Amino acid sequence: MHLVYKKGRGKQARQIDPTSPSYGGCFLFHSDFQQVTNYLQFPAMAQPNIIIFGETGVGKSSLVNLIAGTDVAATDSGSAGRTFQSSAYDVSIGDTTFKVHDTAGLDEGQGGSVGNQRAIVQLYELLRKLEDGVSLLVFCMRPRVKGSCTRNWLLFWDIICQRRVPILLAVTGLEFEEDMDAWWGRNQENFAIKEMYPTGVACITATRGKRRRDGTFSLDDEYEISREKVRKAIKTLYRREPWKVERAEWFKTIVEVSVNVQKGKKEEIRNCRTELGSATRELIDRKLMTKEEGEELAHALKDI
Ligand SMILES: Nc1nc2c(ncn2[C@@H]2O[C@H](COP(=O)(O)OP(=O)(O)OP(=O)(O)O)[C@@H](O)[C@H]2O)c(=O)[nH]1
Ligand SMILES: [Mg+2]
Repeated sequence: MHLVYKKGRGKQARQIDPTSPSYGGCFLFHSDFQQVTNYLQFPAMAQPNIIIFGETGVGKSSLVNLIAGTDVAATDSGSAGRTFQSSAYDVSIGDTTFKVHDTAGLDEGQGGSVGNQRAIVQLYELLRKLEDGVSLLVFCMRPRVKGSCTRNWLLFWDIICQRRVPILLAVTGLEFEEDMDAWWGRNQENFAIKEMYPTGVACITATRGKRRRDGTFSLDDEYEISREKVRKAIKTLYRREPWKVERAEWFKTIVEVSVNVQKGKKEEIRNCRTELGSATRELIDRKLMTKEEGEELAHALKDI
């Protein structure tokens, strides 16, 4: 439901923003009152879903904590903090409460193969089951762009989300850069070559660094700057009308119909065959996976 709030009548009426501070002083006509009543009765707007994804150990859970401003997600300092299942955390930024989803790491795998297919399946499952859709993807990575980064980015942003969801690139581990943002200036071209086009970029550190004797941390300043950067980017970039992720075409069924006429009788013959769908074809044609890998992944995802 989209409500338009107006102040004044007839030609003098002008549209106002009910969230603006100046709204408080305006007079409501009866019809306005009715509208406000409707507004209050309307079920609360769904919380925008934000999906943090990327490879294992790049700082996804640390990023969730950075955004939340408190340690809600376990991080990996030792194997205990590895994330194997996705979890959602409520995070308020301004007057909006987001659902921030921390997800399992998409492993690089051995020999550059698809690797941890289970994490890909899990992430796709999460995206598909979000009834309220997705408002923002956050791709978390360390400063080195690996082949698996490109594959995971294109798989989830291009193919599964059909480029309909904004994507924030969060590059962690930049605490030793004199100017963290300068990293993007040096690497932007490389991303364009790989057809990775972020909607926004946050060059950050997601760690507070070493604890000092006085209880402060060595990277407190950089951490705070990073927190503000990411929160501002989320608030600016997220889709106000979330995108519902549909099932991608992993396979397609071709039905060939032929008509056999014998002694004046028509007989319809149908032949069905299954071919790779457009999503799987794209993975293979763009050389993100071999044919075998693409087929294997398509089988794992086809019924989700
Ligand atoms: N130096 C540095 N270390 C970081 C940064 N972000 C995270 N770390 C550290 O990297 C390790 C892994 O961080 P996590 O947040 O657990 O990474 P993750 O992506 O959630 O890992 P998985 O859940 O296993 O996929 C932890 O020891 C963090 O403290 C960063 O910006 N700089
Ligand atoms: Mg984690």
